[in-house]
Amino acid sequence: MQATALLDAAGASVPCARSRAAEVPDPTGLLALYNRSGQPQAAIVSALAEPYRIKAVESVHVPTRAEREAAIADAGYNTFLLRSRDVYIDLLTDSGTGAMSDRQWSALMVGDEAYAGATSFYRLEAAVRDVYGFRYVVPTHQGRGAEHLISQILIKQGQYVPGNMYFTTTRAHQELAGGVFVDVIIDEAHDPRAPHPFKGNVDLAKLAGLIDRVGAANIAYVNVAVTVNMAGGQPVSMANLRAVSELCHRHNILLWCDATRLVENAYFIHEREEGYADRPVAEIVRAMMSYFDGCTMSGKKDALVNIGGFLAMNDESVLQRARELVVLFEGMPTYGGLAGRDMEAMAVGIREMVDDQYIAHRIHQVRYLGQQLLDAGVPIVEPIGGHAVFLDARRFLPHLDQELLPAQALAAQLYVDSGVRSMERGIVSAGRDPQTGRNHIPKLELVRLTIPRRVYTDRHMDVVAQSVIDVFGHREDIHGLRMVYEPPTLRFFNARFAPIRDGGPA
Ligand code: PLI
Repeated sequence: MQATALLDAAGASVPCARSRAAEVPDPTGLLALYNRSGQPQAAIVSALAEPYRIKAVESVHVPTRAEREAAIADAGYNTFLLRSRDVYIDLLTDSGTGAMSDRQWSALMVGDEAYAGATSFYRLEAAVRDVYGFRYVVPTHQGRGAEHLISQILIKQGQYVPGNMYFTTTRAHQELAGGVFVDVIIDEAHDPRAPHPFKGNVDLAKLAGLIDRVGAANIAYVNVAVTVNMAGGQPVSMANLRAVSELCHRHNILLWCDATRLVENAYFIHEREEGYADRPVAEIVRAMMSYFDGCTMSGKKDALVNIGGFLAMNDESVLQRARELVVLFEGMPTYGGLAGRDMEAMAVGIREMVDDQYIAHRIHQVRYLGQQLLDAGVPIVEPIGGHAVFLDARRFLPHLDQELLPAQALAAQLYVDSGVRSMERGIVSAGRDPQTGRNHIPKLELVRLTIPRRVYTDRHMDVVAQSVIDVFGHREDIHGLRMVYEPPTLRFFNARFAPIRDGGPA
C-alpha cells in the first residue's frame, strides 16, 4: 500500500501520490488556451489551479497506522464517530465544512444581534430574493429545520410525498409528519453505470401514474432535489423541471425544491443542456427556481457557511404557517435559530456561490479525483457528480453480500489505510421501513468521498486517489461488518459495528 507505506514510514510526512513535475509547463494545453483567449472561460481558468489564495491555514495531525486502527475500533467502525483530530483528509461531508471567504469573515462583524427585526435578516432576505427569486424567507438553524417546517405545514397524515430519490433527513421529517415518501426518480439513477447526463430527473410517467392512482388530493406536495445526493450528486435538467412543474401545477399540487446543491446542478445544465452554454450560472439558478413554489435549503453546502439554512416561498399562507411554527421550533421569524452574524455570512455566501469561476473549479476538483479512480479501474458512480465521488461498493467488493455492509466496511478500511474519512451511503443509511420494520434494501451501495468547498487542493485529491487505489488492490482483505448497536432513527449517525473476520463472526 504505497500511500500508507509512506505515511507510516515518514510518520507525519505527506505521501507522494504522483509526481506532477514531469507535466510542467503545460501538459493539458490549458495555459496556452488561457493566454490566447481574450475572455477565458471559467472552466479553463479553474482547471489551471484553485481560483483563490489561502489567507489562513489550519494544521492537520497525520495519525500513524497504529493510531488509525485504534481510532476506528473506538469509533465502532463508524466514520461518523471518529474524532476529527484523528483524520488526515476529511471527506465525510461537504456540509458546514467549507472555508468562508475574507468577505464572509468581515460580514460576521456587522452581524446585528437584535432579538427581533435584525438588519442581518433583511440582508439575507435581499440575497435570497436576488439570487433565488423567492419573495419570502424564513431562516432555520440548518436544512433539516426547514424540512421540519415544510413537512409539518404541508403534510396530512397518510398523504404521499413523491420525490427524486430519498434523502435521509428529508424522508425522516416527511415520515414524522405522517407522510409516505414515494421514489419517482428515473430508473437510471439506481444504476451506478448508466451514463445518463441528468440522472436526477423525475420519471414523469411514474409521477403521473401516482397522481392517477391515489388522486392529487392525497399528494401533500412534490419534492425535487437538485442535485440528487444519494444518486451520486446527479443533476436534473431544466427541461425536466419545466415538465414536472407543468404536471404538478395542472393538478394544483405544490412543487417544492430541495435546493441544497442547486448551483452544482446549474453548472451541469450550463455544460450539458442545449441552449445554456453561454448563460452564467446565476441566470440558470433563477430560471430553475422559477418552476418551484418554494424551497428548503441547507446553507451549509451551496451557501458556503458552517451553519444555517432557510425555507423560502412565494405563497403568503405558507409563509404565515412557517412564521407560526418557526417560533416554536427554531426562534423568531427574523433569526430562526441563527445569530445575526450567521445570517450575514450566509447572505454573502449566497452571492459568492454563483461565481462562475468558483463553481467551475468545484466541479473540476470532484472530476479530477474521480477521473484518477476511473483511470485505475476503480468502480465509481458515473457520470461523476457535483459534490462527491461515490465508490460503488458492490463492484469494489463483489465477494461481500449486502448484509455484510460492504460500503460501511470499505469506508472503515479506507480510513485505516490513509486517514481519509469518507461516509457510507448504502444499506445502513437507508434504514428501516417505519411500517414493516424491515430494512430498506437500496440498489446503490456506495461510499461517498465528499469534497468540502475551498478547503483542499488538487494535491490532496492525489493522496485520496492513491489510497483508494491501494485499498482496491487489497480488496480481498475486507471481510465485512455486523451492526452491534442500531439507533431507532437515522441509524447511520450513531450505529456501532464489529468486524467479521475471514467470513465468520468477529
Ligand atoms: O444537514 P442539514 O440539516 O443542513 O441539511 C439536510 C439536507 C437536506 N437535503 C440534502 C440533499 C442534504 O444533503 C442535506 C444534508 N446533507 C448532509 C449532512 C450530507 O452530508 O450530505
